[in-house]
Amino acid sequence: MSANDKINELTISQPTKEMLSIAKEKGIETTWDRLEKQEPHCGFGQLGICCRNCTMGPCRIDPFGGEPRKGVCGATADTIVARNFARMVAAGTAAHSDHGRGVALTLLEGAEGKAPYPIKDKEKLKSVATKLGIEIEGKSDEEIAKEIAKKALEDFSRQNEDTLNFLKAYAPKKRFELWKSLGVLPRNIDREVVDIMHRTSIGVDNDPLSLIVQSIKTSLADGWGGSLLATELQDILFGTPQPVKGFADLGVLDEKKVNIIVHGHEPILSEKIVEAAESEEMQKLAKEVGAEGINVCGMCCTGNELLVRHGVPVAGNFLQQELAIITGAVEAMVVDVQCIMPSLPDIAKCYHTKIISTSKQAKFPGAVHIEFNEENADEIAKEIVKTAIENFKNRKKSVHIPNEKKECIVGFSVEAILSALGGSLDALIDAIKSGKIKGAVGIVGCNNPKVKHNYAHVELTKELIKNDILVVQTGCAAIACAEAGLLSLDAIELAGDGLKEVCKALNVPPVLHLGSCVDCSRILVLLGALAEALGVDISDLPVAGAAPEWMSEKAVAIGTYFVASGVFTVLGVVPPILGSKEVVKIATQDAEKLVGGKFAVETDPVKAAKLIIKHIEEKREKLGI
Ligand code: XCC
Ligand code: SF4
Repeated sequence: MSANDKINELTISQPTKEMLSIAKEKGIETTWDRLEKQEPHCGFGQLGICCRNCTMGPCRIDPFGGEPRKGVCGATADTIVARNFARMVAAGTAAHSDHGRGVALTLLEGAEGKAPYPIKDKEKLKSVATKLGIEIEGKSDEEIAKEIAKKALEDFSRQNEDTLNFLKAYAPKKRFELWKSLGVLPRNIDREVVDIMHRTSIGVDNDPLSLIVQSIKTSLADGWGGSLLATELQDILFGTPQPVKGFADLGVLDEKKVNIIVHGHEPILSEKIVEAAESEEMQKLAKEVGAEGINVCGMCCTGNELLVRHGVPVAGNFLQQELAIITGAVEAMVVDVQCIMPSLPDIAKCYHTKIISTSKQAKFPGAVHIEFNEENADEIAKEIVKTAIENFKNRKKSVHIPNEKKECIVGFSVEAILSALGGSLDALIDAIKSGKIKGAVGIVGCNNPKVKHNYAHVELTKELIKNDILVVQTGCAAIACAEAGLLSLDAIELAGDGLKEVCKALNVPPVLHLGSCVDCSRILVLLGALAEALGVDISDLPVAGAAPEWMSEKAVAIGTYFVASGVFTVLGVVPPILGSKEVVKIATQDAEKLVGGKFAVETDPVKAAKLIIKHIEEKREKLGI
């Protein structure tokens, strides 16, 4: 295979191909090269049957039923796989929810006047307060914000057997009762994560079902707790997304300007960087160094947060982060937490790019560390922008920015969807009942170099909209489809006749971008509202979820809370559970009897679409529509 043929196998994105061939030419190692060096992957790890939870091991189980059948402590493959799965859910929940905690603390500090975070969306403030049962009459916005923040923080600290304030306020009744009867209502977010770490340590919980039930409980603490409160409080602080035009792909970088990429997950700093970059002082400074201005672009979920709220261009998704540096046009890549490749400082060494780490929790050898704190947010943001501007003069001549970027319409919060529909879900329900829209599918999650970059996201999405299924997206999936032009009004032409008619009437794309990965909570809220409006449970709805190119532990938490919320969820990358027949059976069959949702695994996006369409048709039939 020629080098070009090989690159064509790695991605469907033209700018990505272009940058990959430059990387090859220059001998710069990327994630795809490192994947190759890891292959073939360890079979025990892939099947989930290795355990490192104590030093009598590490232990591994013979996948073919021979010896060893047990770890030194006596743990079976079923126990080991279930324990490993639970730990993935715990890690994913911890990541989303720790982010949520940070937002709650920021809201509190802002309201107390200790940090420069005023309330942007007063309407949302009031609606969240009302949902939480907070009296708003006669109270100042700051007082209300403080009470909301405290309710959120209580969800991390409650020591009794009651459940989360946010879950109680947002979950549909039928679901709530089901979870209650199953004993999976989370007590507090931190506690469920700790519970998993405790019960998966040597000699505690050995029953795969019990371990999966705790995984479900913990994932609910993520979806209807940590992630949900992150979304809601970020909307209060930075505004609830409304439809806005944006651009996506590496072509958003601008050769004539100071390029700053903000990458990671939390908008608390990046919102301030956007503000600082727009300030007269910084604009002037940029002109002084010979640039035409400052171009702040996003990447991954920090990118999504800024894209859906302000239309800030997004330079790419997970697998494009290294390539952005290889353009030679990036003065600074500012990172916070999550999904930031440790390889970045190494690649940056070949260019003038400064990798600026900002979080106490995420340090990168080789990066410049400018630590962020909320109290001094404005000054720190300015310092970072200034560092980028001063670095402009160090840019080398050999800049290569692919000239492709795609226009997209994004920002479909639940509030925005409702307002596009004229204030209630009726129009959507009518369209579903009449069959113009057959159902809805949430396509979410990462990129993974084991999957052709963006291919599975885009193919699955195209198949579904062609079959009159509305698609909602978050995370790197949404960026993939933005780059493929599927988040534009032009994409309406790719939809089936029914969906086409509805999208044209509402003037919305057939694929709706809801935000970052914590905003998967918006999908839950939407599903809950649909179910209540129809007087059914979420598990009765003609809907499904999919994570076609997932890689992160966070995606395992998301997939699990989708399933636990009653949603059929298709994974495009095989999870490390095949070493246990018992766990596979629970995840792909028994879960449905318990919670009404289950997992399926299908690596071919066209076949995945068929599975989903069949599922949606069955659900429609059961509803009698
Ligand atoms: Fe990370 Fe959120 Fe996955 Fe993308 S989708 S690779 S988790 S940035 Ni969340
Ligand atoms: Fe081995 Fe059991 Fe220790 Fe795991 S917990 S490493 S299976 S002895």
